[in-house]
Amino acid sequence: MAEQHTTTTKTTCPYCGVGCGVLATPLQNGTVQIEGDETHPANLGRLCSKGSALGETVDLGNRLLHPKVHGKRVSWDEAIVSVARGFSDIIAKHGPESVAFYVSGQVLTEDYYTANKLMKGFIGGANIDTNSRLCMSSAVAAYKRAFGSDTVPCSYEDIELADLVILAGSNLAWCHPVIFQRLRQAKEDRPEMKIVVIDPRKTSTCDIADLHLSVKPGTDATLFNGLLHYLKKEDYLDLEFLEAHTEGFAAAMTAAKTSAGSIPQVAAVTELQEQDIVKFYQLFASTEKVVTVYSQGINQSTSGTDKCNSIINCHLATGRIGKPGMGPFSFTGQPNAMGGREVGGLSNQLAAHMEITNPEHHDRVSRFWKADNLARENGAKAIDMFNEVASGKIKAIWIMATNPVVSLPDADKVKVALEKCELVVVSECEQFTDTTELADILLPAAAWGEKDGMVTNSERRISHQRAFLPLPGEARPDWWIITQVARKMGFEAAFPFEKPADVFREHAQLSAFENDGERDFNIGGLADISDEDYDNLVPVQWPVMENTEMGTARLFTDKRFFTPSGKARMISVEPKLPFNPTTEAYPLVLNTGRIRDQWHTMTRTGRAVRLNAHIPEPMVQIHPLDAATFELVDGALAEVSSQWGEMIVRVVVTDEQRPGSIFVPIHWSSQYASMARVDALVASVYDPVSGQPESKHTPVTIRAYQPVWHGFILSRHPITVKDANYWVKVRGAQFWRYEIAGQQSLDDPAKWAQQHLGEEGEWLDFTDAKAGRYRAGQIKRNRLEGVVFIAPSHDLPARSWLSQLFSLNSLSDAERYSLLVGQPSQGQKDAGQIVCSCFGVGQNTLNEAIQSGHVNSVDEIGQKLKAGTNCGSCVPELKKLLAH
Ligand SMILES: Nc1nc2c(c(=O)[nH]1)N[C@H]1C(S)=C(S)[C@@H](COP(=O)(O)OP(=O)(O)OC[C@H]3O[C@@H](n4cnc5c(=O)[nH]c(N)nc54)[C@H](O)[C@@H]3O)O[C@H]1N2
Ligand SMILES: Nc1nc2c(c(=O)[nH]1)N[C@H]1C(S)=C(S)[C@@H](COP(=O)(O)OP(=O)(O)OC[C@H]3O[C@@H](n4cnc5c(=O)[nH]c(N)nc54)[C@H](O)[C@@H]3O)O[C@H]1N2
Ligand code: SF4
Ligand SMILES: [Mo]
Repeated sequence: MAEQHTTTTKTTCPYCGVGCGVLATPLQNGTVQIEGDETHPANLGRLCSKGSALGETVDLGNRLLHPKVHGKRVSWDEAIVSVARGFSDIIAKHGPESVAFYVSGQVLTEDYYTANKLMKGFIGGANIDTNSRLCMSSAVAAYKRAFGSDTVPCSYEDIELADLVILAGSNLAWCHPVIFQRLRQAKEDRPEMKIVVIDPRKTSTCDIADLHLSVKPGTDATLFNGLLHYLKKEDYLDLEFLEAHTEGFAAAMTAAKTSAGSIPQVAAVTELQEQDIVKFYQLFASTEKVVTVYSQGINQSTSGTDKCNSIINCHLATGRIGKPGMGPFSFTGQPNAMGGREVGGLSNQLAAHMEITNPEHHDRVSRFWKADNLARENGAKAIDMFNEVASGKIKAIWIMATNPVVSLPDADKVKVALEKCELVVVSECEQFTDTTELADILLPAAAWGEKDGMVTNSERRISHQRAFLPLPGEARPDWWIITQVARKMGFEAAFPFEKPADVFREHAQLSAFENDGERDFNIGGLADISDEDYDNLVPVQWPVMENTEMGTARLFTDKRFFTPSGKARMISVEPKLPFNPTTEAYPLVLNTGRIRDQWHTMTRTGRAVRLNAHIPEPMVQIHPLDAATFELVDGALAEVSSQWGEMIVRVVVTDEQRPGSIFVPIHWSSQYASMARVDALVASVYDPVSGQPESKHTPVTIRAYQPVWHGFILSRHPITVKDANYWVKVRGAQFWRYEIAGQQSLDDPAKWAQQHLGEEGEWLDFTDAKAGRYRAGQIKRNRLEGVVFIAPSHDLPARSWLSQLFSLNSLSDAERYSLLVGQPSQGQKDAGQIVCSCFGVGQNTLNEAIQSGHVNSVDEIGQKLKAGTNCGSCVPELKKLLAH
């Protein structure tokens, strides 16, 4: 029977920068029904696997519901006083540079604005930086160098209108899946559209590519410099545009020619085939409507800013900017990374796209905020900020909506720095994270569905993220928490905010304040928005002025840029090698990034059963040649280590990986695995222009990790794993799965199993002590409670069939009989590793249907098995299975 509905709320997805509109309907059984919003221009009703599973992430298990000081529950009043006094005392003794805020592209614009105003305007230091430093600060720096402003010129629509779409350092299929769906559709509608993917790895994004350029890691600037030179040599420049609307052209051309003046030269550096390079260059040269989408494969580099500029240069040289279907399009990662740029959330920005060190801007913002103590110097960028925490220069830090102990490079050093820091305040939704474990003061923040305010997506579209759930426990929105602390620190007059709309109006007013068109960010059209219009705001792209109330799809249509001369700047790019080259001791390049169904440190996606079925364990992808060299086998464990740290992960041997380079996902924290925080290995080197760290290129080595026993436990209830060197925790449907391995043999496996699962119930077990094998099942009232499998090697039965038994209320005789075999006897089914997480369709089911000839295409799979018909995120994998 259909659930009885309460009301449906239009809101936005809290994950990626696509910024999809979501319809959320809380149901009476406590869950939330989620659908795509067909009226939202970003997704027009579509959602990806993560968005579709949002309803499974709103339960309150592990939520932080009350303020705590040193682990003790306190009232909000006490917590606010503790934070305010803690900060004020340290500032009084050591000055405003001794305190810092580390914030996030996952707070709403109103939260972000309030935090920035408190730090820069009233504390009077600029030590507020954000996880966006790790994400798109190179893109920001490059836009500012080229345009004089941090302006993303394009709209999503341009991607569909283009005849050539270049995806550089972007795994769009997994990281911006709804735009990938839109692009796939556009290409189906217009098969003449061409798509080029530039990525060392063959990702799922390559599924729709006409050309995949598997560049040598870190060499993109040479590839684009080579393109710039080719455009000149082959006479494809837009000389009129260059002459009238750009400067720096001659120098940029010379730099391009020197570094990448011939195809063989480019081929030698990038390790691409000459004919592939020519194919790419010819496509670019001969196609007018080109959009280049770029993301972390470009930004996260010690020369990321230069790489972004090498791309922008090619668009400027051909005048392909400010027109439909054209432009250099940096994608933002987080839901409100763009909102953070608007308010000046980075430590080298002021607010509303103004600069701290520009005296005119300084004066203007001082007057607007009535702040006589506005910061005069740029603050510390993320990496330096935590270095200053480590050195003791920064003595108090307030972390909001980010998990730096997992996500910052050299993460073990970050951990030690926070352990030593005098005052660590953490605003979080979750009770237990790697970062909350180090907090002196914990402040419970409202989560998605409970908070209300604006977010801005990759195409500058401001959307209202609305609450549809009550605030649980004593959780409060971030803007409220910051406002209370600001008032307690003595800044009542500047923080009169009673609701998000109050903050938003001030933000909009500042954007228009003394802005005669010299600042791109202007939402003056919303400056006097009423509470009601704020509540009902329909998604709109900035700038939004009184004469452009419907927003602005693209910028630079008038070919005027925000530099003093009004001309765009071509930047001379001299390609640099990654800061840390590989060595004999560390011969492999560690590349890190995302997987389809997890979001960052898994605090939310880790809760959703179906999102943990796709890739359940932390892993390293390695090319067969390297696997042979390092004596690794698929499915076994390996230890990856760098000069900075080490980790243990499962080996996946695949020729989608480039020889010489390995890939490890970023998602696992200490909450989910014993030793899988990849940032413990990553060097904390960064781009000198943007401060963005190099997350894609750390020299490492790898070796087989050989424990004396391997095993897994499936348990209906969460457990704490003991006596194991390696463990991973995975949420399943009505059970928890633990993958385990140990270096010291278990004396009494039966006793060990009962220590974990409890002695009660009926135990079926099998021991072969000599062979080091143990298998057991725990059954209560004929329902499966737990399973333990131990073996001397990783060669254990697949977990899928055993997992499925937890959904049964009672086991059949055949199932009991097969339990210790770990596999169904004939006639019973094992769906296999889940491929389609929306409908739980497994690889065995799919392979069977394909091999029997029942299905021959993705469409037929959809018709017969439903796989791929909801969010479509698994379509590239379905294709792969069909091809095999
Ligand atoms: N599923 C999922 N989606 C997400 C997120 C998530 O956690 N999970 N996070 C969001 C966030 S915050 C962000 S920033 C975005 C990131 O989105 P993306 O940037 O698309 O994702 P990444 O996986 O970090 O890296 C992209 C690709 O860069 C490639 N790469 C590595 N080195 C090089 C190189 O030298 N040159 C080139 N050309 N490519 C290289 C990697 O192989 C990888 O495939 O994703 C957003 N979307
Ligand atoms: N090696 C490597 N490292 C990387 C990257 C990489 O590609 N490789 N990518 C980098 C990038 S691009 C990014 S964006 C970062 C992401 O890294 P993080 O920002 O550290 O990751 P999240 O897990 O998103 O952390 C967000 C935290 O905020 C909490 N939270 C969610 N909503 C709210 C809220 O409204 N208020 C408050 N107060 N808390 C909230 C969540 O529970 C979660 O703990 O990782 C970076 N680190
Ligand atoms: S593409 Fe997926 S994760 Fe990104 S906003 Fe849309 S539904 Fe959310
Ligand atoms: Mo990001």
